[in-house]
Amino acid sequence: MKLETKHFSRRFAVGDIHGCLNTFRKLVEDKIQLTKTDALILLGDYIDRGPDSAGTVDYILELIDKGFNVFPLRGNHEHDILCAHNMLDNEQLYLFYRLRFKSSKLLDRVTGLLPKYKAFFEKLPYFFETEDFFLVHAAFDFSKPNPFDDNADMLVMRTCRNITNFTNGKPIIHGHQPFYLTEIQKKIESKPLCIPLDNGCVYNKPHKIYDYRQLSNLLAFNLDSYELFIQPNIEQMK
Ligand SMILES: [Mn+2]
Repeated sequence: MKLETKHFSRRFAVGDIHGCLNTFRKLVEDKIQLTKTDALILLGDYIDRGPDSAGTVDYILELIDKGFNVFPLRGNHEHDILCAHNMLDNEQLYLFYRLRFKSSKLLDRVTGLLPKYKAFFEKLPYFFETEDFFLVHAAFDFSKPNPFDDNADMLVMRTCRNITNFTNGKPIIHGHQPFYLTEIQKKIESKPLCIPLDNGCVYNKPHKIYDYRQLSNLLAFNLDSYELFIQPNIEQMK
């Protein structure tokens, strides 16, 4: 989906929030001090794993309601809960999300995914193309004949492969896969064609795969200055 952004005074992209509402709020209100002449593009995965999935979506909707220019994309977690809502019975769905992702406030035990959240998730686009960037949750697969039609890849691909003239030299900004902070900073300095923004905000305790000490920040990237704003996780995790 095309998105005109050049008329905004500042343009930011933010990666995977995963229910870290307090951290996200602090990034928006204190770190970047978002104004109504700025644009804030969100790369998806607002829900699951962190302490307040429903509150994170409520806050995004509240910002939009108040007249902030917030443009949320779809992540695999928003997509999956819509699919699960259609496939599982509501009791199963509720228990699964309560136990697996701590996201049961998005759901009613009897009626399933609450209409407010269902409507929000259903409307989320898969990618944006601005005047000078592509923004997507995960990646595009440019080995496919029509990479911009393949929605499944955009939500789950692990790497930006085969970057070709499909993008006209526009860099791709994406989330989905946690990268260590020093890797992200080093990449940004080299002005690459692929900019990862997920620093695994939700991972703030020892983890079996990742060194969490190099993760657990939520990042905002300024699309014009290439400045990176770093908000450490401030959630009270159990
Ligand atoms: Mn993801």
